[in-house]
Amino acid sequence: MHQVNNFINGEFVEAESGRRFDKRSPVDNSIIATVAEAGRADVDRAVAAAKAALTGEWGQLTVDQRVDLLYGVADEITRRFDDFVAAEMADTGQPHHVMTHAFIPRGAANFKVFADIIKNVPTESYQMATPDGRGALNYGLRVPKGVIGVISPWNAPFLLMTWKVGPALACGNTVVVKPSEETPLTTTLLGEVMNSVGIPKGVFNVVHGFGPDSAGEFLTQNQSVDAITFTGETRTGTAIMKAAAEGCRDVSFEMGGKNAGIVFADADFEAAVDGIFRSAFLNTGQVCLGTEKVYVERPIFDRFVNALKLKAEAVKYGRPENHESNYGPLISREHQDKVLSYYRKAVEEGATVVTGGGIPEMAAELSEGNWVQPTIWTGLPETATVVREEIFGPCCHICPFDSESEVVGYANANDYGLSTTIWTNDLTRAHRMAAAVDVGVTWINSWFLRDLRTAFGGSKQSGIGREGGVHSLEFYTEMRNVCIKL
Ligand code: NAD
Ligand code: 6OD
Repeated sequence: MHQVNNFINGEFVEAESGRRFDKRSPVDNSIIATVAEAGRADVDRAVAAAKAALTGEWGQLTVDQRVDLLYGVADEITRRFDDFVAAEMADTGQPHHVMTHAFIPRGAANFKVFADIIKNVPTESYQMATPDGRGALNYGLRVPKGVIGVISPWNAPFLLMTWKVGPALACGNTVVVKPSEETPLTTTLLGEVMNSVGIPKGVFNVVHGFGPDSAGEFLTQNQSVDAITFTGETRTGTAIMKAAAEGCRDVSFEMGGKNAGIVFADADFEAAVDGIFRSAFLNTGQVCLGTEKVYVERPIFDRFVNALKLKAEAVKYGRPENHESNYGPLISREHQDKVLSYYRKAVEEGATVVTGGGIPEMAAELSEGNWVQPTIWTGLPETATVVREEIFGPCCHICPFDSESEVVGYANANDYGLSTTIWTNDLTRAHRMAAAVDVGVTWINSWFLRDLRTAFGGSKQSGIGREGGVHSLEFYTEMRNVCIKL
């Protein structure tokens, strides 16, 4: 059993109150860790440590020295790869190959890429004429924003947390991270990495706990936190934005989605089936970029639904350490209940259940886990609850369409605007569709293919701001202008 503590000023510490909470395995709901629950005093100490570190040794480093340290962090994550894989599998119950091929390598990449960017980014400069003929020179000076509060979710915990911490540290800030209460392990392990590579004390801090009236809210309320970067549900973002309004502090939000997958009849059929299968069911559907509403051009509709059904029915449930397994449980009993309530709602509203719709038969040792079947529906109107609301589970509704304008209307009829995946061999149409669908990220003939230099984020209620590449610098630094009269 793991004893997980907060990480404050370079030390693993209990909560001042001594309070702890249990972390359960998604696979069988056994208790796998007890976690120190940070109270307001613990959060305030973490923020004070982060504030002090800004002007300590960390603040005196040259960019090259900072970059070397961040490369060290990436290398140490890679050296301790198996530890991170084991911790993330324990927290999420997701398959080994998802960890080894996607989520854990991205943790190291998130440090390397932003170290490279900060080392190579140019600053703007403008020369101007002045009446005396001698002119003036303006140049930009990027400085760290200060203490960054990082609040992260449970669905890809290490990837999503380091996606914020990497650029924040590359830009010279310090951080206090509040990981999800469901997934405390890999963020805590990163504290060990920070110490072993010599990141100065106080630069990286971790406080564990919940959201409202707990560590998450306390962090957002601390006025020494200069900016807050958050990934999670839109309604949580609303609460955090209210807290950030006190002191007019900056926010960067990556939030919910109800993303459309669109398949045209001219697409490479097998590639489209594989692509939509991944986008609907990877990580048991717990991916913000996932597609819970799929539109397939009518001539290939029946064939497509059948092909997706066959793949969904072939998933292999099991423990993550079992390399044969390619499909895990949902994160918690609470989330299982939520997803199953949507499964019932779909039926109440008249869906045809193509496959799934309930809990699979599991071996006795796994029967207490948060398992649900991958589920496909057809036959619902666009107004149906499961076609409108984000479920964040392994399910999708598939609807036929006849024209581009019709499917663009379906894709956009939503308060969210995170991503879309479009499958077609007509690149002119792909380009037209990419411009018409109102989302932050469009994939053509692919899904979740990430180049970390590109802008990432959502429109409408899916996000505020963009991160990725130089866009991250806009949030994690203050750009000053210096004007020198010559
Ligand atoms: P959540 O909003 O419930 O929790 C996210 C984090 O916020 C957790 O650490 C939680 O403890 C904290 N929190 C909750 N209430 C808070 C409050 N009032 N003040 C401060 N902190 C608070 O989200 P979740 O259930 O962990 O994650 C699933 C959601 O995240 C889905 O909606 C999904 O779409 C979204 N998500 C979006 C992206 C993206 O890139 N757009 C990526 C991953 C997940
Ligand atoms: O790839 C990323 O940078 C990113 N933020 C992915 C989000 C995944 C959502 O579940």
